[in-house]
Amino acid sequence: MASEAELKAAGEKHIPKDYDPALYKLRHSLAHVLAQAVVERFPEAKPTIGPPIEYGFYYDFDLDVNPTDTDLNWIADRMRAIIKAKHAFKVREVSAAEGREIFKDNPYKLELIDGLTKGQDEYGNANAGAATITVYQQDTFTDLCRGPHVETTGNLDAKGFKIQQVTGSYWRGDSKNKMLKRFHATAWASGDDLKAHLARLEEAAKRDHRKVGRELELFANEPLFGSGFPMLLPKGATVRRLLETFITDYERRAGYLHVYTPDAAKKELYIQSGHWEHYKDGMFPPMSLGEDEDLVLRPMCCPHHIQVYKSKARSYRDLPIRIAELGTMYRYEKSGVVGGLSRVRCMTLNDAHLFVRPDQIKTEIAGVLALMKCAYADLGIGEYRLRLSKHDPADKVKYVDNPAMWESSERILREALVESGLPFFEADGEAAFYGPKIDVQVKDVMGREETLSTIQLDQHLPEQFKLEFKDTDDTPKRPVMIHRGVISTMERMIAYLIELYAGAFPVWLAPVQVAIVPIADRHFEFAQKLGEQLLDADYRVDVDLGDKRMQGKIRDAQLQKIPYILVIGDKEMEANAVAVRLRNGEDLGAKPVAEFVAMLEAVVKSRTLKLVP
Ligand code: TSB
Ligand code: ZN
Repeated sequence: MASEAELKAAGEKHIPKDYDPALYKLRHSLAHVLAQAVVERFPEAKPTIGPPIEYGFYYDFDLDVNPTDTDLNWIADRMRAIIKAKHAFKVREVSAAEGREIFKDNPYKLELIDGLTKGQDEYGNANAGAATITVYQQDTFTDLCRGPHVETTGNLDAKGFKIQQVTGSYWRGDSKNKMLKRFHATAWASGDDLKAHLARLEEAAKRDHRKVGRELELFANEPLFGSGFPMLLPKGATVRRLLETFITDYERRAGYLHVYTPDAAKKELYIQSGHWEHYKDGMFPPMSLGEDEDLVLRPMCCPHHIQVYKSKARSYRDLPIRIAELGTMYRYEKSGVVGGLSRVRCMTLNDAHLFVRPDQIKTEIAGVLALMKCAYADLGIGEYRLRLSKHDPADKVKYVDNPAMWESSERILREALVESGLPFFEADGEAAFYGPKIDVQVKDVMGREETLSTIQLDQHLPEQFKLEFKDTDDTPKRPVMIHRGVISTMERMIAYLIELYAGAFPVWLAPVQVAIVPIADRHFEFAQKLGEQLLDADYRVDVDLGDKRMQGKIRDAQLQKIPYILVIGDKEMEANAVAVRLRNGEDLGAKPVAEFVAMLEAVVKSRTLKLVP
């Protein structure tokens, strides 16, 4: 079975993140077994494509009926029978004409065969490895496929898979095409592996930021806004404001200059930068203002910060210049991939562009890494991998064509990483169109990797905009740009933190830090006064004047993951004290108000993850 490198060399662009050669082959084979069972259940179903993916596989069918649970159970039973019958997977190379004959009733396979004859893979990407056409057959079912497969269905485990759901999905992911039915399944080498995976799923579902975000009233989606445009509710907005203040304070101390620039610009700006040529698919269509004036929502802030750099003459003494902004930007992410807060279409990035002399590149990168380290320590982010994200020389659409620039930028970033002493891995085809990146990869609750911080080296935009500084000898020189985001977009960071903490934010970030629970009406006034005192001292407080009983109020506060719950009864009022409970159920007993406030102050100031210093 092919290694990941071999698959890549063959032009495979859809390698699952948890790629394992044996599992890949097994999942791929099970996809064929599922397809056989589906067409037996629904003879009118037309199989299209069905690749192995992380944790399993899917298979898309042109099928008008909505399969019921009875159908899915039938299909799963039938799959188990096919597995037990130990049918061989037989491969055969065919000519395009033979292929067209075999699949004459399936327009999707015919379209795939047309693509293959033009050297395209099943996703329509150029693929040198797709020149020959092979079909695989098991039992009565034949599929167009480049393999590989296990030897017989007997190599599969009848207990190792589960059909999870059927969803809608457009042919080739394009909403202009027909909506197909996508059968999702998870598949493993054994029943035990499957069980372990399902247990992980259950655990992860509890932390899923979409679920927790709803329960804790952090954010919501409004159909009238459209997908990818969530709104932050008051509590989510509080977390965002805290994050913004937190990171801009760090940046101010590190010599960054903060600016505000507009969210939109004339199309010409993005033509000059190269975004129009290399990044158009990720941008919303322009707004036409007539008279040849087109305005576009910015997908990135770099061209704007370049104009800040250009707003006055710069000399070698001024550099490095670090222009920062909590920059709002808009990306036309495919509707299938947006969801919750981690991938959205309108986002605010903790963005900055460093304009540096060539001799300053490495020091500045080291500075960004140091800043990142501080921010991660405060946020409690400990598990991540650094990725040197390089370009793909074969992809002339996505990347600017300048081999010398890529060679030098990638070399410098690699050296910077080596000098940092931090472990990293390299990946092709992950660069920005203008340059390579150091990406900080974290996993979400589902184990899916995403990028939080990024540091990018760019020698392209300075050239496009003819940026200059006056050097020691008075001659004009070209600066280099470092693009960087330390805490990512507010949206993605909030999503990540919700899952990291399962909604129980550290005290300094908690939307509500203290819940005050008066036991009876006669304690309300004291409770309100205490609430005002804490608010004045800049803490976030909820005074529960509802008519629930004390236990109910405490439970509500715990469900809202409020770190401290202060119960007030006669004894406490008399002694100017509070009975302190923690959100984890621990009871700290009565404390004088002043003592509690001192503890709160110490916990918040130190940004500790603990509730008691
Ligand atoms: C760092 N021009 C650079 C900037 O100067 C830039 O925009 N880089 S980026 O395209 O890699 O995006 C920066 C970060 O934004 C990513 O590392 C990722 O953490 C976050 N991000 C990207 N797309 C989305 C999205 N659709 N939703 C939420 N966050 C996103
Ligand atoms: Zn940028």
